Amino acid sequence: PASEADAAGRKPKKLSEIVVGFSQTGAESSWRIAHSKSIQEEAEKRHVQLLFADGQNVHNNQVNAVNGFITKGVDVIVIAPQESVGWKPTLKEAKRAGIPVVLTSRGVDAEEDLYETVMVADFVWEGRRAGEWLAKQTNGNARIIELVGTPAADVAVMRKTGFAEAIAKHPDMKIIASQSGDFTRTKGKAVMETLLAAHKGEINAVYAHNDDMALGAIQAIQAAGLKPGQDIQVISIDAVKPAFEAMMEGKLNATVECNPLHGPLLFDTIDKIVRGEKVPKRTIVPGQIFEREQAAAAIGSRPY
Ligand code: GZL
Repeated sequence: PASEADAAGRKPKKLSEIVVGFSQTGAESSWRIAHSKSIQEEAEKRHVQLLFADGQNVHNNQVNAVNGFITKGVDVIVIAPQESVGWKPTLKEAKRAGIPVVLTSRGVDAEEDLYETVMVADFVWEGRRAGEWLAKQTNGNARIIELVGTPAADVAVMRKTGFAEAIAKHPDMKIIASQSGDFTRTKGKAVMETLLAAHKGEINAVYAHNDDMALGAIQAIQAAGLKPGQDIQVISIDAVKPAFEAMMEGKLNATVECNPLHGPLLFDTIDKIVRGEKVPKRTIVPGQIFEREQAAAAIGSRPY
């Protein structure tokens, strides 16, 4: 709790007086780029000094960056973890230094008293919603390729869990193959090419844990001479602008929104923390599903 910060002799501060160390996963997806932009713009707007460390999607780079923030004695540490495991020692160091930690976009596998708050979506709900949509779209009759996000990230585990729960209700819905495309378009395409070659003609659906992998898979489906959105239903998560464009082209069937614009809420939360106020341990950012038919009307007002 913030009182730890006070315990380290830190008096309440204004946002314009503090330094925030931000360890970002990298730039693996359109979602992540929008997430970084939102946080950097909001820091600018609130005159917060933000030290931005790009992890290049490598867990150890992030651990090194956060250790650097601790040594530097920043006021607050923000982490968007590439992987949810392997953070306990570093978080214990931050606590010992009296530096509050805020998590955004993913959680970590660590005791709750090692961070002030985590800002995420309900990833199990997102996976479940995707599964329910696919069940309706295919009348409960689907042979599915699943493109998994970064396996060591809680968001991938939870999106997998929610989807599996939803399709378990339908005996004729089967995941034929499940492989990680690491949330990127390039790897999503490569993995889809391989799995299509192995299961062509058998597959009628793709569930991708994010739009970037879905967009890569769509390229692979086309390269295999099939029509994405028709021969193979494609459902994914994030609802980034390129997904709306793919839905308008009829190649993506639906996407579950996961809003990346965490900047304003993140700095509201940090403001409370540095003023010694309590904050909720978890903040869930809500979302909704968008289907192909809604894309043309919605794309103009999409904020990311
Ligand atoms: C979700 C975030 C995920 C996005 C992906 O909060 O962690 O990571 O869904 C991104 O696009 O790579």
